[in-house]
Amino acid sequence: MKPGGYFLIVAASGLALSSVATLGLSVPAAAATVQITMRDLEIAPTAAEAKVGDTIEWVNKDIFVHTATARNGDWDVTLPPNKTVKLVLKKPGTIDYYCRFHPNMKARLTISP
Ligand SMILES: [Cu+2]
Repeated sequence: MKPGGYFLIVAASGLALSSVATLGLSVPAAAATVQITMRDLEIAPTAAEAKVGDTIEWVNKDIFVHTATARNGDWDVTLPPNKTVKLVLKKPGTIDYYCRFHPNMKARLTISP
């Protein structure tokens, strides 16, 4: 291949990448579901990240009732034994939450706008 041909290909692929990026900005990313498990009196993962509009799915695999209680009062989710409870995130923020019945169960959710 001639050196000139190589540069032409690089320029063309650069153009394609920038138009994909522009398209990405105009179409909002699809909301995701983030699963967090409570098992053996532990929350996993203890630090999770999500975006406003995403759904958090807490899965309680214990035989006890747990809660996911935000320390700032944004939400207080009750999780019956062996049940999954969903919550759609409405507000951004770094939320520390815990279980009201087992205060040693603590985790953090970082919600970006
Ligand atoms: Cu609990």
